[in-house]
Order: sequence, then C-alpha cells, then structure tokens
Amino acid sequence: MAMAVTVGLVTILTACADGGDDGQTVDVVESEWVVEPKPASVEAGDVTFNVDNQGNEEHELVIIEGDDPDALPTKADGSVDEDQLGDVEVGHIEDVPDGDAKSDTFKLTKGSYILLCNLVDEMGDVHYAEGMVSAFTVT
Ligand SMILES: [Cu+2]
Repeated sequence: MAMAVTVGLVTILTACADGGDDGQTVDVVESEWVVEPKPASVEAGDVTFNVDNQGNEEHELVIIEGDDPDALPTKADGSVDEDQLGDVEVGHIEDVPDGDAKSDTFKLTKGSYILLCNLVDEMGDVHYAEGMVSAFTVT
C-alpha cells in the first residue's frame, strides 16, 4: 500500500518538471573542450540554462542565434568577435569558475542557436577554437 502511494507521487513530480511551455531547463556541461547541452532542443519560451563547469578552468556560456557555428565573425586571436554579433547574441552567463555552476533564464524564440564559450585563457587557448561550441535548437 505504501509502495503504491510513493509511485503515484513520483509520477506527479515528473509531470510537473517536464510540463508547460515555460520553466524548461537545459543542463549545460562544460569542460576542456566541450559544451554539451542536455537536451539539445527545447520549445520556445523561457529557458533556464544551468551551466555546470566540470573542467579545470573558468568557462562561460554565450547563446547566439544562428545555424552555422563555423561562420561566426572572429577576431585576430580566433575568438568570436561579439561586438559584430549585435542582436543575435541573446544570452550570456559569464565567469563560471571551475567546479562551480551558474544559472540564468532567457526567453528564446523558435530557431537555430549556437552555444559557446568565448574565453581566451592565460595559456592563450581560444576556447571557441578548441571546440567549445555546440548547436542548439528551439522548436
Ligand atoms: Cu571556456
């Protein structure tokens, strides 16, 4: 009897976590050199990005509207020239220390997006060029 009640409660909680067109959550695991959003596709609306830095140095998350991660304007050092992006840069979670996590919520419309880390570190590693870029879709 107690078992049946527990199972019912879990079902209700799961339905709440997934439901609706607001309150969607994306867990973004970052490390050297990956940006891995789970899930990689959500519905339009408010989307909360939880950036989980599992790497050994600081990272960040830049959210850009676009469908070609290789076609972004770059600066001489190979990092993305955010000044040239204008309105297509729709979100930014800055300065996530190694081993730490940070969250923020952005309202996203239907389209293709690019998630990346645009830091250039003390060793001269350009995180975007090293592969910290990932496609993301809003349906
Ligand atoms: Cu980085």
